[in-house]
Amino acid sequence: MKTHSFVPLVYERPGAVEQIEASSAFLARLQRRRTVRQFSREPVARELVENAITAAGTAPSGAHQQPWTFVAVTDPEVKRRLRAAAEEEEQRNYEGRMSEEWLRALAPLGTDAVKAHLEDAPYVLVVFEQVYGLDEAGAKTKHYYARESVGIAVGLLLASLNEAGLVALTHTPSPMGFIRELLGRPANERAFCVIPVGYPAADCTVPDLTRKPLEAIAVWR
Ligand code: IYR
Repeated sequence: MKTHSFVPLVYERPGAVEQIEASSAFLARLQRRRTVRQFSREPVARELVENAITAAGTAPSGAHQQPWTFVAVTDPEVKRRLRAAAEEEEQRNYEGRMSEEWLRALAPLGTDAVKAHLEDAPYVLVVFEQVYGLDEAGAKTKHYYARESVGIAVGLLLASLNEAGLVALTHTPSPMGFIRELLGRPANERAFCVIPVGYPAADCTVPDLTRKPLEAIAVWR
């Protein structure tokens, strides 16, 4: 196995004031991010989605294996099939597969089996985790921390979309097996989440949520 050559780090230390300003401004924009379930059908510039996927691809990953594939769905027929299949599964979830406790936890959000966002949003990004790799000979190679890596990538993707003034929904249809087949992805890929992306519908509402404050989520030792 060949090692990488090592090059000097490209790093420019910002001034202290600039550090505070940049981190505060980024935080303020993240604080305004909301998960949206009602999308406008207004199109989105492809470059914004390209930039968001490229940003996601900057995520650190186990052994730098970059175990992710982002499928950007815009074809109305593919979106229609995705919605139909997702709704069929969700119907079964809401009508019995989910526990009473789970349904109670979801009740405040008012979600149900209707997944109009899968057709309304101009882009539906399907994030796949490459559970294992395939070398040039087609042999399986082990991937390390693939899930964690993909989770980090999705975080960067959502942050980038937010920076671009777009809204998104992190959707995890369950079970997701049908998605791989529907999108013609190989056996080493497992759907991780589905992210409709676009602009909010004119009458979009969101639950009046609050976020845990710093004191509740941080421990200093
Ligand atoms: N997958 C279902 C249910 C669902 C589960 C959780 I946890 C949520 O935060 C929201 C929904 C659905 O998409 O409706």
